[in-house]
Amino acid sequence: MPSSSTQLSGLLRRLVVACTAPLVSASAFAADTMDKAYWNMPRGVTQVSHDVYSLHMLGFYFCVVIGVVVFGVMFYSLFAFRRSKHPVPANFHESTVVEIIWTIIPFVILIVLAVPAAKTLITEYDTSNSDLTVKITGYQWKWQYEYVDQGVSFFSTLKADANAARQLHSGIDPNTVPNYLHDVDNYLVLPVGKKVRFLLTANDVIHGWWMPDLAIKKDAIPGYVNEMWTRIDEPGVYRGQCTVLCGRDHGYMPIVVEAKSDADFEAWLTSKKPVQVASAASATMTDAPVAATAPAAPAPAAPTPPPAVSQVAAATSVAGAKKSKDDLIKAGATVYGARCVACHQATGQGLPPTFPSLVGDKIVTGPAAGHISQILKGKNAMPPFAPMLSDDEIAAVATYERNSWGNSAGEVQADQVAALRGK
Ligand code: HEC
Ligand SMILES: [Cu+2]
Repeated sequence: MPSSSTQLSGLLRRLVVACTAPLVSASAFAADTMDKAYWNMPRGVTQVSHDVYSLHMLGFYFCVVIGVVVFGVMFYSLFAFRRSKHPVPANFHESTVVEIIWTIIPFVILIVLAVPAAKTLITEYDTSNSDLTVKITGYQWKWQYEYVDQGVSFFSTLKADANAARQLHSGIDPNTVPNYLHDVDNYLVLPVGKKVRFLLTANDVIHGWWMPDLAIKKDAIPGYVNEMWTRIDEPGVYRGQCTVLCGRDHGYMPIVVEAKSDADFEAWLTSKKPVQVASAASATMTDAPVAATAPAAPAPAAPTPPPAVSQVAAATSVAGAKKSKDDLIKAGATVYGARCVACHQATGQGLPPTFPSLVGDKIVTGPAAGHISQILKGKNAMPPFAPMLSDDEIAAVATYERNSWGNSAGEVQADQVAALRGK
């Protein structure tokens, strides 16, 4: 009978893991099940998360002691005063001393729990004196992060490999995808040791932003701004999820925070800024011939710009350069797979009548301007992609659509998109 008993223990173990897995933080999944952290809530990496963890342990230990005492008395009484030993029951009630004791002890326990709990709660709600403000907006089904004072803003969506694997009949084994459903394309990068205030809202339905290792979790509600904050102690990558059932892809909008040292954070922030700086730089570049003809323009100014500017100029000349059709189609396939495939389908045939086929479609094979505008502004059930995709991405996905599924309608370059953006 050894096989059936191992089977049983295997089954039990799987059952326990299945029941507890959703309760355990994402980061604990990787840990061995023998690791203590697997069974408990995470200690986290902030002072608040440590406080929350201590509160949880304090409450837990009180429960253990009360459980042992109550069940101890009960089982002892059942055994020691069983009928065969004590056929005639003792008859006593109304002991004032006992009644006072069992009123006072729970009262004291509640106070002991309430004092640190209230302290932690007050700390949690104090968003004053922050060093950095990040606005978080929930969308079906992604997150947008805006570094309010730095003018940096981007979307964070499920990593493409997981998105591919999760499709019905994808043929991809999710076990081969690292951090399956717990990874995103763009991490929310934060500096270590700084107080970061979050402004939390949503664009469509209610979402919830939950990051177990930071012990923060709040609803993101359309038309309403919630506040929360964190100060991360240790650099690292932390994973969380949307916690309010927000529609079909609720399970596919994970959250990833990467905490970096101050210097690394600043470098990252600068690298995220080129969109704005680049457009300013490209404006100067367009002006350059005019400036050159002006006699006042000092000729050597251009060749000796400060290093930062020359970097930006270099980045711009790469970004602003015409891309080959093949490169556009290749990049476009990725964008299409991430952003358009749900409605227009991999075959481009859509799901008529609501989601039109793009095969031989008037707009897709017509003038580029109409095609670009449709993507920028959306129409009816199609959301506007202007805030979500860069000029390069829109140029790529338009080119992809214009040259897939038998379509053959030329390419679209990023400057064409830039010209139409905001019109
Ligand atoms: C949420 C579903 C949805 C998503 C996602 C979506 N679309 Fe659409 N798309 C639509 C709908 C609905 C229409 C038809 C709009 C109308 O005319 O009422 C449409 C129409 C279009 C059209 C014009 C076709 C025509 O003849 O009307 C183009 C081009 C297009 N989409 C491109 C894209 C691109 C590129 C993406 C990804 C960046 C995308 N769509 C993502 C729903 C979607
Ligand atoms: Cu959500």
